Amino acid sequence: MSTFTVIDPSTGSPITTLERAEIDQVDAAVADAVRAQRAWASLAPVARADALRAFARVVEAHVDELAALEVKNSGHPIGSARWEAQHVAQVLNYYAGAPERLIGSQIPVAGGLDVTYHEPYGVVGIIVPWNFPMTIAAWGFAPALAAGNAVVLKPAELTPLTAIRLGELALEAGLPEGLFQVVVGSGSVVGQRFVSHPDVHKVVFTGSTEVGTEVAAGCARMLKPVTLELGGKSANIVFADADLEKAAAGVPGSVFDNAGQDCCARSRLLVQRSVFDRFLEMLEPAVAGWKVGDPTSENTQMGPLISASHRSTVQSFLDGVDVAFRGSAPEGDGFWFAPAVVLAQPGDRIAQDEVFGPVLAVLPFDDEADAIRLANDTAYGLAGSIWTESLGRGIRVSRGVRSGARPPDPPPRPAYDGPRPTFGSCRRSEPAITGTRFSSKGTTAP
Ligand code: TXE
Repeated sequence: MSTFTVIDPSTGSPITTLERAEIDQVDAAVADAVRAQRAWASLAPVARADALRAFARVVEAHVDELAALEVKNSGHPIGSARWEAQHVAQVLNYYAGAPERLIGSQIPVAGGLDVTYHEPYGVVGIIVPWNFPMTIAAWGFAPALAAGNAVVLKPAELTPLTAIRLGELALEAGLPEGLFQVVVGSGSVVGQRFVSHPDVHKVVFTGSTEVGTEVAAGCARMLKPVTLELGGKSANIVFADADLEKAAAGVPGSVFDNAGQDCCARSRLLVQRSVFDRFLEMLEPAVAGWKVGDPTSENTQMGPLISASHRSTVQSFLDGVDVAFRGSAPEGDGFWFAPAVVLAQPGDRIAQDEVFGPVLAVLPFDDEADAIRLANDTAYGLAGSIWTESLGRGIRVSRGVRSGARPPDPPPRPAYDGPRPTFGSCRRSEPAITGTRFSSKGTTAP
């Protein structure tokens, strides 16, 4: 069995060494999950609801511990990490309402009876990336468990520690053995086994478009349902009639939050030409004031990138581009990277490809039609924000941009208060709608 070392990205130092699960262990976990799922699904809905609420309470009691672990393993600022841990409890509480509300339909037929039930799939395999280890896991496992499924969850190798702890907390909360298991290992072994294993009946994948495409193809060969959530290259669109001060204050958070390692990062900034220069002048101090540093400090807004190799990839996006200005970052150990704002042309790599780092590509536009054209000029379609004081324009542009969540008058950062907004998106970001619906992220079969 091979091992790997988990690294603290803010120091570059090892935290611990873990073993990678091999196929046999995945198969053993799936066999346990099959047994646990039968008993779980046969419980009264109220008993499943109570169990999820108990899990939420235990998570809530461990928010500080989980947050500290995420700071160490992922370099998330402590304020964000605490919110993420708390959010896991919120998501569990929200979906604790689902078991008693999984209501089917009655279909009118001439004579006889035609009704539908929501039945669990059985075992759901959840594959999680490294950028938001706790929240993305919870968006998968909470609805899946609520719907009566068992879950085997594979965290990313870079950031497995909070997922492992959540698995332990589930047992502490009284969830049955085998119902929610965390299997640590590589994507090509553990993740692929979720795809090929005949007793894993559904796969939920969040990660890169490239791997997501492979996972979807593998699931198609097995005729296995899959939910994908993939990359993005989302636009902040600032019109001349916007509250420019508010927009300039909001833009850094919307792209540099989590060091830009966010599928919804507004990594393109489209600014109406008539206010382009003025807006950049307003943005510069906001970027300079973006606090990058020690993630254990309450004042820190951005920590390090996740790894040395990811930092090299992010750095490669700055080769040969026109950097307008940068923020600051600590020197020394750790995978630090100062936020960068780049003047771009529509066809540039920096304007088309997902960087997944704190790099913002800025482009001017002339009018509403031009803004919509530019916003749609990438392969992705995950999110977006529109800054304007005109309600009509906000609605028109939001309907014109082909992406998921795209609020007019957006919040300063892509945050979710409460469980999670419904998350629609399209094109190379994901082909599905996921999120807060009691039908539970597609984890029941109608
Ligand atoms: O993704 P990967 P990473 C995207 C974003 C980013 C990229 C990198 O584009 O640049 O992902 O993240 C497992 N079969 N997003 O490197 O490589 C892998 O072990 C099955 C978007 O983490 O796709 C990990 O657990 N599984 C995003 C998970 O898949 C496989 C959030 C993701 O790995 C596998 C994060 C395989 N063959 C990243 N190969 C969003 N939309 O939220 C790897 N894995």
